[in-house]
Amino acid sequence: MMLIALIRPVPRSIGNCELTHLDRQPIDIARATAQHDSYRNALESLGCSLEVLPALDEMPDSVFVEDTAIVLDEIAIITRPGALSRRAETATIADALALRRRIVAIEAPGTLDGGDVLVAGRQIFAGISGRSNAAGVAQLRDAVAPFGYRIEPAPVSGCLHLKSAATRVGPDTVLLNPEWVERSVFGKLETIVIDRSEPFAANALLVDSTVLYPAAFPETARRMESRGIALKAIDASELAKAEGGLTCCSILFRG
Ligand code: CIR
Repeated sequence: MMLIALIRPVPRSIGNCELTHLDRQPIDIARATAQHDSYRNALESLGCSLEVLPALDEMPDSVFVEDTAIVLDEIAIITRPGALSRRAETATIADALALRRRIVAIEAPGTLDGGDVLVAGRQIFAGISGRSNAAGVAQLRDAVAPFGYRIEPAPVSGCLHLKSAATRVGPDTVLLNPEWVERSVFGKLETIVIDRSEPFAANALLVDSTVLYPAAFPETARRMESRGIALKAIDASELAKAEGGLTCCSILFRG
């Protein structure tokens, strides 16, 4: 079965992106685009088939497609992003995914960002954050329960999304910043704690059995390598200025 990566180019307006925990710094669009191209190439080299949606230049955060949908083998959930400025991003994602999955949409008063949803087999950890609320998580639960998925709510604080604080780096292993989400949320899953000097280091993108990982976090990278995890380093520093990590720039699903 093929792994598909849905992505969208860096918009010209990215400099006006939402920022919650970072101060605004100028973003060099040419450099951000070059980094996005390397991301794209890395995904292809790891065996993904790319589906590139048209750029949405008037929507500053539209490169961060992860937040707009959660795609499982059985169903796709179109989110209702917590940031008002991002709500319009979902329409074209819904159109693209409707060709591949049955679609369910999160509705008001629910809000949910894909960055808050971490899937580990039949367990789905759902961040309750500044972007995703309990009503959104409850709608997610109703949508996926028929397929045997269990939702574990995960309160996050101090960061944007659950996946700023924790991502999967192996079938049963989570990379974690324990300052932003409690370790106990993950129950029996193994955890690797990030190096404290690298607070943003918990966002890694697992593709098959390789972890695509920002070059900016060498200490945490070493911790993973010493646990036998295969990493592929990538420079995503310009996209990081928009408070985006590696997971946010794609939606990966089986085709
Ligand atoms: C935002 O605040 O919505 C964007 N500037 C960054 C979104 C990052 N998305 C993600 O981590 N899933």
